[in-house]
Amino acid sequence: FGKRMKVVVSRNLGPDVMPLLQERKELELVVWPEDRPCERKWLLENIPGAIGVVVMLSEKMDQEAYDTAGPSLRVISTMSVGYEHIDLQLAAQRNIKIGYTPDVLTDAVADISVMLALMAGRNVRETTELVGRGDWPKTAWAPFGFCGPQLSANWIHNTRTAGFIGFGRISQATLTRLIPFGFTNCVYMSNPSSKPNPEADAETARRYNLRSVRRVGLDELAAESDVVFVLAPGGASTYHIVNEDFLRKMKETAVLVNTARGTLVDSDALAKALREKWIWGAGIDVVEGEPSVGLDHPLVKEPRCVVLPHIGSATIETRLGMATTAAKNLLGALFDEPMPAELKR
Ligand code: 8YV
Repeated sequence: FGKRMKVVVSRNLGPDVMPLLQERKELELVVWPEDRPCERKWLLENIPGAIGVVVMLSEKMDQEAYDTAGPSLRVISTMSVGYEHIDLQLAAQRNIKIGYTPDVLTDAVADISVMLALMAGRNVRETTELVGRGDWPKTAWAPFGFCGPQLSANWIHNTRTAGFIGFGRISQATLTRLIPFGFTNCVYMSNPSSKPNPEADAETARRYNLRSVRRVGLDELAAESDVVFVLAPGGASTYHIVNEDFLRKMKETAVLVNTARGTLVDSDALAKALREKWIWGAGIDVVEGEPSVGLDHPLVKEPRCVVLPHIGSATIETRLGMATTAAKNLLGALFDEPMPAELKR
């Protein structure tokens, strides 16, 4: 019986998924033992000689990590759909396979995107805080008290427009959920390196019975949308794509939802937009610099901003799916079995 293959796992994946790894006696599993994020120091101490790693978004797989692992490293399996923490170029040069977890989280993130849009539009943060402070008895019902814009189509606005920055799987699942709300128009922006395809847009419109689906520029997207959903990957090409200029072009009754990455939105500009009422509200699941987001953060201070601690994929079913996919991606790469989701570049 030869030497066992070392695999470093940066989080305990739970009682349903860990056995998938533990039952492979060929593996020597080194698992971060604590119930908090894995420390960089621990990762670097344990990674030398590893053939595989299972990581989360918070574990940077950069040159230092690759060099410390050494030439044994064959697979990086991340429990996330995002992969900006992994240096893909170096992985390609070193012939390292990458596994990730798309698809299983699409519905959970689409659900929470719609939820944030409604929460932001209907003043849910301000009103639940009021009830939480015990102030409900002090309020008198008023015809226009606590009102926010109605995001679904209504007697005044018989159509609604959804705007998407990024138009991948999660955007389309979000759009599907919005159709019964009367969103009959969709504008989106996608990766400038991909070719516009008006025929595919017309086909999407037909499929969903929408009036129109149009790929547009940022200015048009800002000006036409009743809700802007930020659902594009992070990284340099999308950094602060939602900035002061964009926010100034949005409708006063519109809301902004970010369930992608904090880096796409300039937090200071968004706080200013909310303070000065350029837009109605915002719902964000991700913030630049997270998790260091305290009470003094400009967005936490804005009553019209619903802030969630990056829980878009946090349903029991989804996280189980992500953890299972991450484990199977690792095993697939190591034992020459199919990987459920290999990231191809
Ligand atoms: C996860 C995410 O919570 O999948 C992603 O890219 O941002 C979230 O679903 C996180 O990545 C866990 O690593």
